[in-house]
Amino acid sequence: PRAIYLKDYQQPDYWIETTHLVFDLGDESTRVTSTLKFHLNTSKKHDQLPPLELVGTDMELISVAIDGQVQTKEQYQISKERLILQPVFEQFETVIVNDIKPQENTSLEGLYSSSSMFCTQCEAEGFRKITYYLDRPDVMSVFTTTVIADKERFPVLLSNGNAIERKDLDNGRHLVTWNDPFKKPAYLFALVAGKLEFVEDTFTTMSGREVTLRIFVEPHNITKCDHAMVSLKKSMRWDEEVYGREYDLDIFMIVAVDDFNMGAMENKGLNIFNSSCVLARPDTATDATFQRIEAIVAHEYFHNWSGNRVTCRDWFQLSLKEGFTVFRDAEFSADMNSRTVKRVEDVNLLRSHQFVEDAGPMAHPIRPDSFIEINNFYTLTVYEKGAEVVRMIHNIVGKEGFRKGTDLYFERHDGQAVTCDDFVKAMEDANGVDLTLFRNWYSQAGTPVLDVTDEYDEDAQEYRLTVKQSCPATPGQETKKLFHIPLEMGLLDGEGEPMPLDKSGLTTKVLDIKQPEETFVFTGVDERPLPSLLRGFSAPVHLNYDYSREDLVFLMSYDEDGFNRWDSCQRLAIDIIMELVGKVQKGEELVLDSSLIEAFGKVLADDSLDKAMVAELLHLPSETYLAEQMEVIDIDAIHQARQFVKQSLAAALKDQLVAVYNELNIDKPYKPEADDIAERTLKNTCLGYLVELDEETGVQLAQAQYAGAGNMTDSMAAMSCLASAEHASSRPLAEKALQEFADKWAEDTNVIDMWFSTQAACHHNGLEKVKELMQHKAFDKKNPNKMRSLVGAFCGRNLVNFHDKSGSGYEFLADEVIRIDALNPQLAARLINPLTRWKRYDEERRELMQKVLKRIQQHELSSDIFEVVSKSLA
Ligand code: BAL
Ligand code: ZN
Repeated sequence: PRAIYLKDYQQPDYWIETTHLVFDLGDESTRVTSTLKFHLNTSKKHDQLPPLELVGTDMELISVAIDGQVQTKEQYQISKERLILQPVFEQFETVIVNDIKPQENTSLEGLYSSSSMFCTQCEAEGFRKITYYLDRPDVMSVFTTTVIADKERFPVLLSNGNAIERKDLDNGRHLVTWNDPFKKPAYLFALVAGKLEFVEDTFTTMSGREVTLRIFVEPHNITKCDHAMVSLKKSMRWDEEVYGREYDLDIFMIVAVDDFNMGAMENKGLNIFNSSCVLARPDTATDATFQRIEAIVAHEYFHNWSGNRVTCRDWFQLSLKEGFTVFRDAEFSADMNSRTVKRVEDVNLLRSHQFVEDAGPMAHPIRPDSFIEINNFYTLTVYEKGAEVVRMIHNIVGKEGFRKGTDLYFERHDGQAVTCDDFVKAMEDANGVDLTLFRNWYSQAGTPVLDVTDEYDEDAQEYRLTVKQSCPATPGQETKKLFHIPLEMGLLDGEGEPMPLDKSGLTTKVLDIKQPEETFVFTGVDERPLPSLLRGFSAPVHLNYDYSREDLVFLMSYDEDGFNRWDSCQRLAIDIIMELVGKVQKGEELVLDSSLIEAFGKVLADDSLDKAMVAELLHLPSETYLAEQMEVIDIDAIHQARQFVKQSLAAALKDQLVAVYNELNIDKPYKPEADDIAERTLKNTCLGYLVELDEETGVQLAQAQYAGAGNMTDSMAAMSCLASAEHASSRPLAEKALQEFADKWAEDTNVIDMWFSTQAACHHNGLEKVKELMQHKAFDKKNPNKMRSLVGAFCGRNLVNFHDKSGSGYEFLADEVIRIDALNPQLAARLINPLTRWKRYDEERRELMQKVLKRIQQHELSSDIFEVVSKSLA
């Protein structure tokens, strides 16, 4: 495998005006007949007509004709990945017939089968597994698709756009033809065939057009579509109100499938969803799932404009659509739920996982310069950091300026395939701002660091804040250029009151950091202030300022910025836990600093706080995030110190925790609404502490909650608390609950996945448990959701057991990666991630991890795994 480079981008030699596909779905293979109308790209210089190089893999070519002339073998070249033809006119038509075997396609790219249905996944380069094509996002064409199949087994035949013909054929077969009037690249193509049922609703757009909305599922899931439908309608209205974007076809369809590599896919007019991201009923899905569905339905819907109407010129520009669309869905979720809580969740994800990626061997800018396998770049960096970069632009130009910018972007580029730079340019032109320095966020990897110091001159009544920026080296980028970093801040006086920052009386403002070192002077400051820095996490950076524990407790109580109140609490907890980690390493006695107990006690007692926020404040930093604070990760010491803190807090605050738990443990009908979710989250957070006690209180509460739970959120939380509880009395109860749960939900694949992941992530369970669960009848070694629930959860969340000193976790993961790579490279490349950070561990573990990576390297590998392993070992 070899790398391709952004700098080598060239337009194609030919464009495709229209694409007509006929799929004849058979029992063993599917015949694809493609009729393509080409014309020469005259904006490129040609001495003579260049050859037409189509890409295609894993298919059998039956015939190829140009303008009705069947081509002989001497007239074309064919290889494993290409079909090369020689046109004789600037405009011509090809008819290509090829056979594919979707039933044997385990990669879940292209056309494949999932349970009794056929479906597709074409992003990024799956279309080339369907037929020979110019499979690149800048080639946009109008698609007409005819699907032919047995009517009894596949009564529902779907593709993009509007259905224009339905016809019964001989031998019990039928056909449906779809036409999508909007030009699109092949990665947005979709086809579905199956025995499906649907729920239907309508949406009237802002210009008064009625759109039919349908969610298609296998019949046993028909009762689980309501939440997705409600979410879809909310998304459609929100995109009209906030961005002025209206839906453009007569019908919008969502289909749920069980075998899917991603969460969902935004194919034009026909979104295909991983069933875990669309199906929900109060008794089968947790609050987290309900919220995830709302966010993903919105995300895919928003792509209709940010991705489909305006798409990417090439795959290096992936963040153009993904970063922007994640920003859009985050704002939607913030509007639908609690804005601060949403921000906390997103920053937690970014800091716990994207910062890790940005400091590791696969670090890349949000617009990568090169890649070997594009599937490896659907990353937290492209998505989540990409969204942070869009958020920074939003903060720089303001809400109205941002809307002016997006209006201009959509108007200028509708129907085009464009670049990240086109997006930034639209923002500049609409607002008259210069984002030259800001563009470095697109080209540089790594998390910048802001080191902040301050001075107060009482005589001059002057406060000086000095900010230094730097960014660590990342692979291929030894030295970094400056960033433009918006640093939102405020100052608090001794009473916790916000201080005016200038004559206008403003108490929060954004400092534009553009130099290696800058000092900002605040005048008329009549007492030494405490700075509140990086409010709302205004930039994706590490911020260092020498806060004392008292400062942090003070900010937690008084900061007018809700995000920073939470962040101060996190900083306090990190400071305390990391001190304890040092003590664990030295074998010293552990004592919990009372400031954390007092702080948490105050939070629990504060009725003025949003309950979802209280739950967030009480969540200790994850082991993954704590690990990032150490030069050499000592996962055992982190686990021990964190558990000690959790147990000590539970012991010290037991009465308060029980009181809050009891107050919130009320029986009421389930509603997936923000206030109710907040109450359940806080209640179950309290329960999570109480089961850490070495006594029966928590276990009994969990047991009672499990027995009486009226919804999956409470049931799952109780089961997981029983499974992870400390006191020995929990063991038989946990076993019983887990067994009952498995019996009850044996037939529900998404529910059973939660059962798998709860056990795999539980620190009481080692590798043996995971191996035992892999033998369970509900487990499927090929299904991505199952593999992620068990292998992914164990290696990514059960850190003490995965990193067992024997190296058994590493050997296990290597075996699974090798096995899966032969079937589904995309999935394998996700699962291998925990091994890629081997350099951060102690010498023994380093060697063990390096050894298994080298063992993987000995196999015949996909380009996906080849890239990850070779970059990790470099
Ligand atoms: N485009 C791939 C799935 C998503 O990000 O929506
Ligand atoms: Zn997306």
